[in-house]
Amino acid sequence: MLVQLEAQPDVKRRKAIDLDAFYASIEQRDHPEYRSKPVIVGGSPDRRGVVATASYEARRYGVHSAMPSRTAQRLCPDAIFLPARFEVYRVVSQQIMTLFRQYTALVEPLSLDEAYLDVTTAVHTLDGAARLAQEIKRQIWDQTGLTASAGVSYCKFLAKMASDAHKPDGLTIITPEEAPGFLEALPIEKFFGVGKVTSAKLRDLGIQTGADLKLMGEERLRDLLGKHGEQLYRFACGEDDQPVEPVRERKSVGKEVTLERDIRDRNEMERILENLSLQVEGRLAELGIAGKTLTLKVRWSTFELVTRATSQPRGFQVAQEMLPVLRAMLSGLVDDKRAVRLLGVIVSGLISPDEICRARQIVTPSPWQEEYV
Ligand code: TTP
Repeated sequence: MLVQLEAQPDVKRRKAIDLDAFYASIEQRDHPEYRSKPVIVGGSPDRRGVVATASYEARRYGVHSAMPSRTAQRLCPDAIFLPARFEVYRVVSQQIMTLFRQYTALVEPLSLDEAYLDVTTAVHTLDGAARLAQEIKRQIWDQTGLTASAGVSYCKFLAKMASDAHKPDGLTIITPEEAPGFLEALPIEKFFGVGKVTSAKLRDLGIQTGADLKLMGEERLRDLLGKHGEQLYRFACGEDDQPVEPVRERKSVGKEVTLERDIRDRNEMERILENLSLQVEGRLAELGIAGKTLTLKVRWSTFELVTRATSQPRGFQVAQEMLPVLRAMLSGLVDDKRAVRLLGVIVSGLISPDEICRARQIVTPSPWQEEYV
């Protein structure tokens, strides 16, 4: 094995495996009557919920994660809306992570249904890694009845791009020889960390693909986007030396959004915070945790960043508990003079719900308690 590594010292074998429409596929697996139908898992359209995920049948109507469920219903009136069953998803997640660890100790989970695997010591070539990915996909199907998409390459970024390239049930290999062509043709939106705002900025400058990013050069990208610009340039050149990190202790759960245009309207900000806290609630429920500290993150149109945090021993677990606190913190921050370009909601000081339950029984009533218990 060592000989093989020395023979090919610079080619690592990394892959990303991501289950397809994870929550929705589990619902279709467990309810055969929903198969081949548009299924949406998430909050109810009547109760201002958001979509956690949609089956591929529903995606054809334009439904996607994080969209208000009401909009999803309008786009796809026949959709079957289902509440999330996190306890079931967690069990499947443990099953697949255990399966991954049978092939390599270097497994870095990205979420419940997705992980990076470094199989450099298990196989000698990228072809070998692809055969292993095929075998893992078959095992996932046999053990869980679910399909997954796998990407194989020499670095994490490209492995992830490859796993997204042919969904669902895909298997894509990007070799070092293929990487430059693949990256040159890749639309900028597909690059890691490029959201709507960055892509609008780049597109304004006529930058549409990886080839344009490379042409622009590291210095100009750094001037335009700071550190992220440097990273983007390296990705466009196919350079990414981040190792697969087996254990990553989670310190917080957060969601943020950079707005397409800067806003001053308080009601609009509150609506966005509601959507973000519903997403944070979903993620906390998925992980089966809660947190003692709630942070509001605001970036002004001038790029200046401010945060405000509130802690309470009984913790934060659902959006209903977060919203009044977020509104209060928002009131203390915004005024009519400055516009906001980014809003974020973070829950940290993570604890298990059991601990929260105990805290809720012993603490003196908090201002929120009457309303929400
Ligand atoms: P993803 O792997 O991002 O998406 P997916 O598995 O639903 O679909 P795809 O085939 O495109 O990979 O997310 C995994 C699960 O995480 C997803 O099934 C539901 C949940 N999720 C949310 O709750 N909110 C979100 O905004 C996203 C993106 C995912």
